[in-house]
Amino acid sequence: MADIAAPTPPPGAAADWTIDQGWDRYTPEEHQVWLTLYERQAELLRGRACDAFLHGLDALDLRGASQEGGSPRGGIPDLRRVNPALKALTGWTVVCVPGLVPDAVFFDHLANRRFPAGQFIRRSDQLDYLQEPDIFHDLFGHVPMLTDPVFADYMCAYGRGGLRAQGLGQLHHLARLYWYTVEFGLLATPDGLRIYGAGIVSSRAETLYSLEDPRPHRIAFDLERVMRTLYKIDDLQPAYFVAPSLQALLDTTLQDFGGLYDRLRAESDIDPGAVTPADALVAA
Ligand code: HBI
Ligand code: FE
Repeated sequence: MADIAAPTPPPGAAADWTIDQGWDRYTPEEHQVWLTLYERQAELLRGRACDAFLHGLDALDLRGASQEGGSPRGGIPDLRRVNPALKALTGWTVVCVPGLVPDAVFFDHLANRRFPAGQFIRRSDQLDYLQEPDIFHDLFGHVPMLTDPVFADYMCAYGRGGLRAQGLGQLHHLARLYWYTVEFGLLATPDGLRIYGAGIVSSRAETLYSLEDPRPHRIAFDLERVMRTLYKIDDLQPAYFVAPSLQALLDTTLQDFGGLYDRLRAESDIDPGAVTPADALVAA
């Protein structure tokens, strides 16, 4: 008996919701959108993104300049070229999907070291923001960090945790952990705060705001605090959580989430812009 709750993939997609990238079908205009976004962000992120991100950007040549059939100036990277390099580094590969996929599908991909990336790219009149993750948000924003062995393990552990959380009805708590680390995380380094969250590195405005604007709170990462904190998806973040290291992130996944979920059931949610007496605030 098929699970009637499981949504079926859209036409043309495989059972795991993946589709072919169809790199040869991208138009020159679409390649130009990638190049415009890439050049703007890569320049801005030097000195602002963490070393793991910048190394990953270069290691995978995500400007896309060195691919046959592409423009020497660069363009949307061909996953047939990116994936062997990424797999050799941390065992991850990128698969294309038509857009947001059901949680269970998403977590299963992550648990198996497959990152689901949108196949489409935004239009040139949407450079600054779009609701649904496109290939620039996913491939430029998320994938460079997957070249770091510690973060790669964290993302895989997150996927496994997501599958468990779903079975326990705790997905909403785990989604907050993803939001405040993978999407909007900041990292403390000897040179100051650096960005590792994909939602920040793929946005010019948030790259500057997250590190330099006095308005957002910057709170020392605490797993239970993060999992109690609500988030808004359509505005600059009122608060960021600062991880002491990528290893510290990975170490949090090794704890007993059952006990944590029991505690969270008894605790109230915290508004995105609130600060609590237990918070350790971090200077920008
Ligand atoms: N699907 N393609 C895609 N990308 C995501 O980031 C994504 C998703 N489905 C579900 C999902 N994220 C969230 O449930 C997780 O962030 C928790
Ligand atoms: Fe994302």
